[in-house]
Amino acid sequence: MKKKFLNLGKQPLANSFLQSIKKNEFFYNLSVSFDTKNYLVSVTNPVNPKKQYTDQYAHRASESKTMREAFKKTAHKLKKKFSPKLVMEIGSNDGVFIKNFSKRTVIAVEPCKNLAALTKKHFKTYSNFWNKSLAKKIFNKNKKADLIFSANTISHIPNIKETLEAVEYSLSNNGVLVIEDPSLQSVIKTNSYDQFYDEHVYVFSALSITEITKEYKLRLFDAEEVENHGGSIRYYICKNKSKYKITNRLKKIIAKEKKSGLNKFKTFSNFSKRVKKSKKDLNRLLNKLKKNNKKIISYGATYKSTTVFNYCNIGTKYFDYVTDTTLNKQGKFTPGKHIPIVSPEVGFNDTVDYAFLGAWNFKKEIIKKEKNYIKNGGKFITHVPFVKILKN
Ligand code: JHZ
Repeated sequence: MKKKFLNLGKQPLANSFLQSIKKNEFFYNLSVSFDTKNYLVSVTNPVNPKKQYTDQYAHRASESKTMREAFKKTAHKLKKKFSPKLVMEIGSNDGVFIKNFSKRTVIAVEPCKNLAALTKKHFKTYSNFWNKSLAKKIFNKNKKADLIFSANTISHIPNIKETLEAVEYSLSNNGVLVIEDPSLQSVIKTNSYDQFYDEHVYVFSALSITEITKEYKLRLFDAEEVENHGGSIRYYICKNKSKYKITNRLKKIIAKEKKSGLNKFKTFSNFSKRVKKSKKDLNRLLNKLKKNNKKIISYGATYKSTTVFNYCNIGTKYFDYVTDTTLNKQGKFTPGKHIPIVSPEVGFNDTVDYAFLGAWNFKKEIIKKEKNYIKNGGKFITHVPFVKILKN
């Protein structure tokens, strides 16, 4: 049974960066539920993916050094571990992962046409949604994938049943599905409620992945915690009859999740109370700084920030603008709250007193890069794990 625990109010699509401020922007109600049967945490009423994954998709996975390096490391690790002859990535974005494979061995699936165009020249790319009919188009009895990789994508597809059935069809007998998504444990621990937005239909745990894979002739046999995106889990899933045995590190993660109460509704209702407090605290801090005539900006026009800005009802009253390195976000306005987005070259300088870390998941990389800003007295604000000004 699905039980609602969090209401994040009226939200625009996190990807809907606006060319100009328009009146009829699309909004939906963002609430999050916990399923007491399979421990799955999900957006209560998901948005139609056709509205989300368009030819205007903004996010570029290779925009941070941290992620470029992380994907390279993961690709090499998986090659060594499984020696796959045929690899497929679901949600290949700008090719940051597949570029570590040879052209002959990898297939990309990417529904956003503008992103698929980036990999099409060098890699076999299907610009389609992942589903059973696409699986049947790509694979047959004699052609199966030894490795299917998908980072920050499976959690985005509402129809989990069809997704996993299509995976089961496409894998070779000992083939492995490796998925990586933000972990529920980290979200709860760090109060990062901004991991909930329209695209993050699910925030998985090893507990929920164990339950849902069971239903579709698959099983979770291994998992590892990784630092990516503020704390993620990489799950290793195989066919029911495959050779893999359940690992000790998976058992440990499951034990830890049970200890944190990720199988109990109470954990989530408590989280919801902390989220309300975070909203109050952030408003209070920004208000105080603004009263003291401080210049505040936001660093990184993240999708996560869409949730924060719209839930906390904060916009140009506090922020002069948002800086972002992504070319196709610059010159636009943030979804819902319409804060202008500029390049760091234009907007990140000594006139800024405080920068809210929209991209808090890259805190280490950003602090290292922005040494001069800090040296000159600039400060960062974060809301993760609680609202504070960072001590430099
Ligand atoms: P970042 C997106 O979410 C959307 P977002 C998606 N749904 C998802 O799941 C995750 O990615 C994986 C900029 N930046 O990665 C670049 C700087 O400006 O946290 C990006 O626009 N300067 C697919 O948007 C943004 O910040 C910097 O120094 O929440 C980071 O976005 C760095 C490091 C980044 O994901």
